[in-house]
Amino acid sequence: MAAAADAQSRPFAQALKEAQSRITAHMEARLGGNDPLHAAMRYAITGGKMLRGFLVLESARLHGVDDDAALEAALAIECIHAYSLVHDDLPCMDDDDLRRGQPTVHKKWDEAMAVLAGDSLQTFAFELLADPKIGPHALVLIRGLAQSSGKDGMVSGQMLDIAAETATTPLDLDQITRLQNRKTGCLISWSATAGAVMAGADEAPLRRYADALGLAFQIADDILDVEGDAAKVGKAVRKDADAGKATFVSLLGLDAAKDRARTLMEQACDALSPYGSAAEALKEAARFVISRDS
Ligand code: GRG
Repeated sequence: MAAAADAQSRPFAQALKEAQSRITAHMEARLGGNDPLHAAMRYAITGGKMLRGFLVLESARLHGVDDDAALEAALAIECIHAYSLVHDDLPCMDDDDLRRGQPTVHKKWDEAMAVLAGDSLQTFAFELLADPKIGPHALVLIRGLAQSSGKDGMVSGQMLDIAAETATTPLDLDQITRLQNRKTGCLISWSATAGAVMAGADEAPLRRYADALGLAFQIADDILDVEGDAAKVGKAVRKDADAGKATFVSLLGLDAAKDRARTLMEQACDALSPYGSAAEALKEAARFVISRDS
């Protein structure tokens, strides 16, 4: 199996904290510049959980991928994620003033800066992945990120979400699952499989893990929208419920949604069995995703 022989298990909290500080330090090194555009880009990346970057670093560690290459890919996915949030917060999309407890980019600067910061975060992600240190599988990684984030991935999920707001009938469970797989699941899947891709290894176990994790993440997000505390979540809650949007909670009910998230978490953990105890931090990440309060 693909797990590197020397990969050791580490507790999730420690691994996540380490990932956050390494990705932040890498961002500061790779994204210098004193002009407002660079400042807005750094601001957009900062303050999140960096779960996607963590998934990249852990999957890279499991496959013995070089640290410098892994960090480049981890920063790249955080750039794409940050761009999506900056654009999602714009008045023409979800129109949010707060993100991670701070003013959104268009509130702190203006709308033009938010559009431009999002645009350049996206292109910067691909610049990072085109760095020679990514190695011989760079093109697979780049094509995968373009597919996961673009017209058949995250952007199409966002488009389906916007279309659902004006649809005459609410979406059903299959439609919501398809929408969320695209909007959130594709980037999570790219992140969790990035290490295997960079190593040229079998990505199937991590893809199974990510498919379950991505859906569990989204169900947890819908539960947070109903039960969450805005101060902890760092953004407005109950927006979906107030807008009458179909969500996993509205379709399944709160208890069944929690049961489904738990089952998916167990499926995600089971998918990692080929890696043995070396994948403990990824298993803990799945447990965290369904119990998080932000
Ligand atoms: C604008 C092209 C475009 C896409 C936007 C991802 C997305 C598509 C919109 C975000 C809206 C949203 C709240 C989606 C739910 C799942 C999600 C991505 C939550 C935020 O991710 P976390 O919890 O955030 O990982 P942090 O702040 O920790 O980075």
